[in-house]
Amino acid sequence: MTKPRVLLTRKWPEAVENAAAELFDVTLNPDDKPLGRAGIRAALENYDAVLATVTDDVKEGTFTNLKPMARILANYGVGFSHIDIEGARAAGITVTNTPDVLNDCTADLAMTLLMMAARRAGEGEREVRAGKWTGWRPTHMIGTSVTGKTLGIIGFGRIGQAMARRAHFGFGMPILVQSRSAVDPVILAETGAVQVDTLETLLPQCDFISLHCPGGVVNKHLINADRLALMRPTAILVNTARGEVVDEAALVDALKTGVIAGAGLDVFEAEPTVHAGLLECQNAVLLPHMGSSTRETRVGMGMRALKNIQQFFDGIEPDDKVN
Ligand code: 8YV
Repeated sequence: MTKPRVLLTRKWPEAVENAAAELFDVTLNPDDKPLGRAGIRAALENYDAVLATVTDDVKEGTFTNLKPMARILANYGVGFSHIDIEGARAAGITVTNTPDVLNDCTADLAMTLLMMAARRAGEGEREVRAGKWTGWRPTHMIGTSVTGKTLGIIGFGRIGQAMARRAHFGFGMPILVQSRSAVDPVILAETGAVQVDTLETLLPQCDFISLHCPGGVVNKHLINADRLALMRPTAILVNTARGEVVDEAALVDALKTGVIAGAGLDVFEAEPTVHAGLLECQNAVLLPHMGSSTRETRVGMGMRALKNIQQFFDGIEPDDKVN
């Protein structure tokens, strides 16, 4: 039997590329250049499976007048707001993602951002590297304490829950959560969290806010100027979810005028472009979408994506089918 023809749109960790080559007739992307919309359409028309990432534009219009050969689009990543899920379904293409394997890693990075913003770690590092550190003094680089402060979590899926555990059990933080659906009381008890109904109730009560909801149209600019104004002037916003969830222009304004005290961001509205105003904000910690970037997790994500296409070609519904 001939092996399915599979395309990896980006360079993957070597262990996963090797595993893919054992299982399938694989085409790699050793140059690691994003394919662009036309390249993705061509891939969907010429391969049995396309293994995509967040840098692939598979949004509305991708499937219009497409004659797909691919029957599965396996995303390397949990978030899939870069994929037109309905369009894929209408074109007869199954879409899968890679949940679970990146929960801890992403929550670790959210905690890193929270700590860095609270303790001004980015500013301090920049000062040392610039040769501007003049020595210890009682009033130097004063940040804000984290232990015992209240954390608000928006979106309470697996990553939000992992964040709650770290903050509550590691840092003694009371946790408030806001989520579209009612969270199981057992999960709330396990994570030391209390659910509130609305963002308007949540935001004024928190010292830190961490975003863990999906991106896409439904949550575009969920955090806008009005909602930033509801946060405490001492509060810090952390985003490891998706850039579009925050109105970046409004955030720049809030950071510059003291509406909120700081931000820790791993995701941006127009990646890899970062709003010029954010670059000017010393009170913003900016990371280049690193939430899942550990050796273990990136291999885990790849293996999970391979398992999904293996199940699909074996005639089994993939574990992580999202449409
Ligand atoms: C991934 C992420 O690395 O999984 C996600 O949703 O945001 C990242 O951690 C990225 O999506 C790769 O496609």
